[in-house]
Amino acid sequence: IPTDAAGAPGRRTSLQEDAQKDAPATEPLGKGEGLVWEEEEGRATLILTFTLRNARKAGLSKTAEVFETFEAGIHHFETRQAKKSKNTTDDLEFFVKCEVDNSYVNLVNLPPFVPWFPKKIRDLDKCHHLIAKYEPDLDHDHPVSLRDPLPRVEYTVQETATWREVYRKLNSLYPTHACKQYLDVFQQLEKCCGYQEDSIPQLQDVSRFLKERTGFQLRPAAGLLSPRDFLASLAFRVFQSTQYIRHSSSPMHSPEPDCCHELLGHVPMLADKEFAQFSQAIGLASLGSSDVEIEKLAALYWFTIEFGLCKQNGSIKAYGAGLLSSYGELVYALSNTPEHKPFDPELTAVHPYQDQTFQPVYFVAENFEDATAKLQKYALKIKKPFSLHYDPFTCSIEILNTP
Ligand code: NLE
Ligand code: FE
Repeated sequence: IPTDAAGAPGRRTSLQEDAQKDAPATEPLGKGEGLVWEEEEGRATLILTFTLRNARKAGLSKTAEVFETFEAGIHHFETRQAKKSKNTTDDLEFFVKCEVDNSYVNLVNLPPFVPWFPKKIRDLDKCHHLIAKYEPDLDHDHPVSLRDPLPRVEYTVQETATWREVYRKLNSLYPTHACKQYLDVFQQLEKCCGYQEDSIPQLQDVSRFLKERTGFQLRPAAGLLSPRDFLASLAFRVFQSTQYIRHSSSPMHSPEPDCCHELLGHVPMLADKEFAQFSQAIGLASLGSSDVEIEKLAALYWFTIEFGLCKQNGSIKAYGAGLLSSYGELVYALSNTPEHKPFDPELTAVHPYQDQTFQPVYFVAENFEDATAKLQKYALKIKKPFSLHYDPFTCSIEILNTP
């Protein structure tokens, strides 16, 4: 598909991925079919496919005129010779993505477009799209599968020294700054999962530990994943982790995830039952959601799982992984400098965030149970033509059609 819709490197739209996953890119959805891709602020983005008879000579300009009449903004316009009409070569198939005023859509009453999403845990093998690559060692052409064992990594002396410094410094802060769920699990990790300052724990061992606690498992990711793919994996209690370590020049804060962040930030929290449920709830909410909704869920993820604070015995503690893996930001987040706001999904989801330096604002949850209940209430408002249910026995999604 030769337009911006397909070529955008950051995958701002999912048009291409969907075309790729479910059908060849140029396969039309059917004759004269239409779907609503997204609806916002009085505008609707539509995906239309139709066949025009004898259109090869004169039809193109006439078709374009129709879109002009409707004052449509064209995002993508593709034609090809109709495949199924063997008798004539003059029939053209059209595949159009365009944006029109909502009032037109109501007339036509089109069904919504649902982006592809994984239904079985095996489908996560297709959820590895990166928005930035950091891992030089992983082979991008042959992405890993959940069935592959997690590779064991031999870290250099220099890398282990970085780990030691990060581990030591953070450990001195945890008793006063980390939430109690974190502290409980951290003790267990030291006792039975090789957490110590002299060696970097292996993802394979840590994944086994998590699986026994909450059913979460780790899989290696080659860098920063697209929010859609990353969130989808949470729905299946799969956490995609980096395996390389931050540069030794900035042990106390790294803008990108690395294994210090995964092992010291995420892993202890993912071993807590209530937190695991909260994480999965964000994942489930993301399945089949539009790009706009994914963006909001990514902000919710950011302000909770990455940078969340919570109330505990009258004081405020950190549970966000981005804080628990950064000495610098952990001190700062619990100081009087940044703003603390109560966690409220509606507001948190649209709050701008900072991914290069410390956050100017943090959201404080009452507790995980309350945060999960609020999140689930929020998720119910995301418009989808069906509802979902996760079956833990088969690790797959059941789709329940609501009338
Ligand atoms: N700032 C965190 C750290 O230094 O470990 C990483 C955040 C990744 C989103
Ligand atoms: Fe993270």
